[in-house]
Amino acid sequence: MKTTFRWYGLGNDTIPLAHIKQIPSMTGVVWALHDIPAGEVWPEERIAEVKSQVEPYGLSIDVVESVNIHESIKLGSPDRDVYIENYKTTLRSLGKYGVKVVCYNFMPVFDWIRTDLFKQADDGSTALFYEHARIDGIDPKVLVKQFMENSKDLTLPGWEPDRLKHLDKLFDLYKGMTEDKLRENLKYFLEQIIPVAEEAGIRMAIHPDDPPFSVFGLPRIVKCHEDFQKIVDMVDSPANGITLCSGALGPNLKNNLPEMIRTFHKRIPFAHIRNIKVFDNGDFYETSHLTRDGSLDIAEIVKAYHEVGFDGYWRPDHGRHIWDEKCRPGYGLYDRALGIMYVEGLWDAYEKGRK
Ligand SMILES: [Mn+2]
Repeated sequence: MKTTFRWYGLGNDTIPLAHIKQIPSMTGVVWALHDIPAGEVWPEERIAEVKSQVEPYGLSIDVVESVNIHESIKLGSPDRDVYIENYKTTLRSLGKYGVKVVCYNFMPVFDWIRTDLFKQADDGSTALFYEHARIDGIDPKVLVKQFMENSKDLTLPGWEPDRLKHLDKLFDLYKGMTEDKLRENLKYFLEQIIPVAEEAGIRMAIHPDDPPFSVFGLPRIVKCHEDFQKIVDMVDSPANGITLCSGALGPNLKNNLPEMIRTFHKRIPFAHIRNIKVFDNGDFYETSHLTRDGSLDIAEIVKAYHEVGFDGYWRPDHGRHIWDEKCRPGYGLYDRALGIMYVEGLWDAYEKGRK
């Protein structure tokens, strides 16, 4: 498997490419043009620019996360075809510059939700936290305001202020949206996109809903084994794939990650590996990658990837904030690098065991 690291771009990330390159096993960055609004075409010269910035460090730009889906596509609005055509144009351009995997999600309104970005643990480290009691009954606008205040001048993917200032309108548009209807809209999108992805040499990889349950009454269709089965069946092509994210699926402890890996591995071009601690009331907290620190058996997850001969891309998803690092929430250098060493250590041990 090929180790990658999310990087937010020059001037938009606290971590230099030179430091990313120094992490053992590193092959490439997971990137995006974060300033391009969902639905707009990514200019070729901007893609070329990222390539010219990254490749001198011996790193690839093979994985993009994410090319975001315009809300009209998720809603199935009449104007969705315009945005689908734009998406196709972006895919063709990305393919031209050697991109192999495009991660995306199909979550209404919010990409991901937490209630604390810097929740302190006993050891003084901080991490992302989800507390049910603080979501139940809260106005989503209040949550958005708290996020903007706590993100310390760094933009958060999926929490674009320009888009979220129309929150009431967005929620209105989703009134009456069911899981089945949302699924139909995903199918419509995939039927158009996948043939283009195939031609461009790109594998699409849908990211699970984070958290994997309905929040604020919005439907969720990428949260469990059955959902993945429905999605891979929508268009039967290797280009219609999954980003298997252990941390996003993990808050539902019924999700059996090793079993999902064994079932869907041919359709998993990209893996996110991280651990979380799920409390009895369902609240969860992002821990170190170490199996014994959280509720997910990361050792078993890596074992499953090893058993199926996983040769796709993976990245440590989020990390804690440790050693006084000033960084984007979940995206510091230190803890993600530690996570990589743990996962690579497990992989080596399984590899030695096989021989
Ligand atoms: Mn993830």
